[in-house]
Amino acid sequence: MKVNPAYSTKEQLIELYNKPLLELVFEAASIHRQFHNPREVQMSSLLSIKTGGCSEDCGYCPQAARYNTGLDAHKLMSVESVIEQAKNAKANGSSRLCMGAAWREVRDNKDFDSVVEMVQEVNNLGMEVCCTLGMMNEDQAKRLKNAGLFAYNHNLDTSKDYYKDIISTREYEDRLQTIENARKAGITVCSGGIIGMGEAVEDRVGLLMSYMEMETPPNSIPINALVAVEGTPLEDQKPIEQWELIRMVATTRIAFPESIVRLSAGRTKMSLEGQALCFLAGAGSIFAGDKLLTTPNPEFNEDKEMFDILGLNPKKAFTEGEQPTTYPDEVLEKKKKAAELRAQQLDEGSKNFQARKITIE
Ligand code: SAM
Ligand code: DTB
Ligand code: SF4
Repeated sequence: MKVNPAYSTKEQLIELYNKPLLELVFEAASIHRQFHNPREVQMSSLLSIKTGGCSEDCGYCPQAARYNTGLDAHKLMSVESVIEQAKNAKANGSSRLCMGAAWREVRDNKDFDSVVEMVQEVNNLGMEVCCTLGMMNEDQAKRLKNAGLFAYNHNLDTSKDYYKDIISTREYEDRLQTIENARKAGITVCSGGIIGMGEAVEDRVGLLMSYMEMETPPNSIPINALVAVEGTPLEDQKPIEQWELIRMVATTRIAFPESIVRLSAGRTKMSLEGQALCFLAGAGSIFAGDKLLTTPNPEFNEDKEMFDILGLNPKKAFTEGEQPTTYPDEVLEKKKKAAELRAQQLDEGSKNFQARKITIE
């Protein structure tokens, strides 16, 4: 993953961001064509595997327990229902499934064991598996990689400076560390941000600068427009104009020519023409399916129609890297053996019980 050396300072990026819109889109489109197939757009489906009740205070998030957003919280989904949802997403053209949990961080408990099993199962369906589970350490990252995880999503959300105005329960450094842990484990990195939270253009570009300063920038960069949810501190934020989203997509495209730029939350408020300009400006991926994590997204059918009109095709899985191998997980194997032993003992117990019954008769 390389960066564009012509735009590696904050000043250069600000100038780029503020270029006349069509000049900016044209430059982005030219770069996009050098590095990517412009007819292909990845469809990635989101699935909230554990919803709400999160201990963090992210000002934009409807899933933080401390805000009254009327959210229907639920505990971790079963592995079976995740497989069912994954199959449905795949049948509708999605090549990636991103499983999200409203956790501050991953903990080594039975819920994490289930997530490992979900990763194994979805990878076996031939889909790219992505997880977004909050902070994680190196061992947890290795365990997910071993299960077949393709990508880990962990957003920096905004510039280091503006971050403090949005979140107080964790540090920017914590996020950088998790990204590093994923990368070290051999998992591809998905990291991006949100615009429309009251930040300045300097903060949007500041987010990009954080990725510029990394040894390797993210493989995919999601650009979200804030979904202002009632009950969150950002509920009254004025919606951004779609032109701003187009500018952010284009600037990201030019700055990181090899990364996949994902046009993420906010598409329900965009026109088809606005989205078309984003694809022209280098968006190579969308979230597909009628729900993001907890808020609405265009339906599969609407996106199919849009793809037809624009002449776009859904991207196949593993075009940007080989499918990871799923190896047996030590903890799950131990659990499986213990369960088999228990079943065997129960079976023997019931045989003995029947034998005794016969003796009495
Ligand atoms: N809890 C984990 C974490 O924070 O990394 C994973 C789930 S969290 C919901 C994933 C990302 O969704 C956040 O980092 C943020 O960028 C995005 N997000 C959450 N609420 C949003 C909103 N209202 N509008 C736009 N993006 C949002
Ligand atoms: C990302 O950058 N955007 C997605 C995904 N990564 C996890 C999440 C968007 C969430 C929008 C609000 C919601 O639906 O709860
Ligand atoms: Fe929790 Fe993630 Fe929402 Fe922050 S963004 S409140 S960490 S679910």
